[in-house]
Parts: sequence; C-alpha cells; structure tokens
Amino acid sequence: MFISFEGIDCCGKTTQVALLIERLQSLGHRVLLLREPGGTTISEKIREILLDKRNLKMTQISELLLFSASRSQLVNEVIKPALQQRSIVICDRYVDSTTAYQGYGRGLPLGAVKTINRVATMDVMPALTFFIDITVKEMHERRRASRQEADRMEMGTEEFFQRVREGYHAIAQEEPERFTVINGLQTVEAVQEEIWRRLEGRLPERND
Ligand code: Z5A
Repeated sequence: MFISFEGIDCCGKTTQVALLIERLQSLGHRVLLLREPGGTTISEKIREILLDKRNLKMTQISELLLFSASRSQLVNEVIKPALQQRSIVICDRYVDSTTAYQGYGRGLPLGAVKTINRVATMDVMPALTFFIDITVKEMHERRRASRQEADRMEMGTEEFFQRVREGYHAIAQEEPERFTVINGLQTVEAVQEEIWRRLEGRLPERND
C-alpha cells in the first residue's frame, strides 16, 4: 500500500509520519519511509540543488523538471520494488507537492504539470494521501518557534504559500476518494487519531 503526506511547510507531516510508522510497525507491518525530494543517491543530490538558497537563478521550469527527475529515480529505484514486495510505503511529499507548489504556487500551466507528473510517476499513485492543513499564519508562527534558517523553497512570499494551500484544496475537490484533508491545527495526538481513523479500515493484511 502506498500512502503520501502533503501540506505547506511546517504543517506537521514529519511528526505524523514518525508516529504512524511506530504504530504500524508495532502491529507487525513492514513499512518503508521516504521523503521527497530525496530517497536515492541521485535524488538526494537533486534535493541539495533544489533547496540551496544560493541557486536563486533557477528558472521555474528547471525547478519543475528537477523535482520530477528526483521523483522518477525514486519511483523506479525504490517505490515500485517496495510495492512489489508488499511493503507499506509512506512518502513525506509526492506528486501533489508539484501540482500545489509548481502548478498553483509558481503559476506554471496545470496541463503541462499534469503531463510531467504522469511521466515522472509512471502513474504510480498513492492509494491514500493525507493533506495536513494549516494556515499560512500558523506556518509562520511554527517557523519562528523552530528558528531554522529558510531554504530556497521556504523563501516564497505569503501569497505564494496561500496559492499552494489553495492548490491542495483544489486537489481535494478533484480527488476526494484519495486526497483526505486533515485539520492540522489540532494537537499532535488529535491529528494522529484522525489519520488512524481514516487509515485503519484500509490497511492490508500484516506482511511479517
Ligand atoms: N517541494 C516542491 O516545491 N515541489 C515538489 O514536488 C516537492 C517539494 C516534492 C521540501 O522541503 C520543499 O520542497 C518544500 C516543498 C518543496 N518546501 N517548502 N517550503 P523539506 O523536505 O525540507 O521540508 P517540508 O516538507 O516543507 O517539511 P518540514 O518543514 O520539515 O515540516 P513538516 O514535516 O510539515 O512539519 P514537522 O517537521 O513535523 O513540524 C514542523 C514544526 O511544527 C515542528 O516544530 C513541530 O514540533 C511543530 N508541530 C508539528 N505538529 C504540530 C501541531 N499539531 N501543533 C503544533 N505544532 C506542531
């Protein structure tokens, strides 16, 4: 089973993925955790280029193609083989990030983004995607609290992140079966319980 997590920066994906993996493993499931961009030698090198804040000359098209190149490696080298072995694959960001950030956020033509997404994923799509929704104001507050230096993608404007969030809501309207909106403004525990409620009935048999 393939599951992905999405949302704007600091929405709490990484926190929730870690809790979910602990829970699944305690029930005897074999789980593989991945993050995008990254997860293969080539994809990690591409990640460095994408997030390096010295790369301010990067064009929007280069950005789109680099995220997609990283994904193509990950799908071929890791995701497809793991799904064939019946692991539960959990990906911290996947193709919806490209639709939301490069399509809605940067304003690249959605038709072209969709085509490139299909080429990069070879139509390997998550069965379930959790979109952890927080406001842009909350994102800024959490960033201030964590005091981490912003990378190139995090240097986007307030309006950029608003458009990204709207993009995620548009995907939720288009694909309500797969794309589940979770209120990320709740406590960590409440968010986890909501994810678990939506996932529990859809889990495969244990694969130990
Ligand atoms: N990107 C793209 O543009 N196109 C693409 O196709 C792909 C990605 C795949 C990757 O960044 C960047 O690339 C990302 C999108 C873009 N850019 N932005 N901006 P990354 O991998 O370095 O980071 P990220 O994916 O954006 O995640 P993050 O910053 O690591 O945050 P997170 O995983 O969503 O949240 P977290 O680490 O679990 O929590 C953040 C903070 O909030 C932390 O201090 C927690 O303690 C706190 N937190 C978590 N949950 C809660 C709740 N419930 N209440 C209060 N506080 C909370």
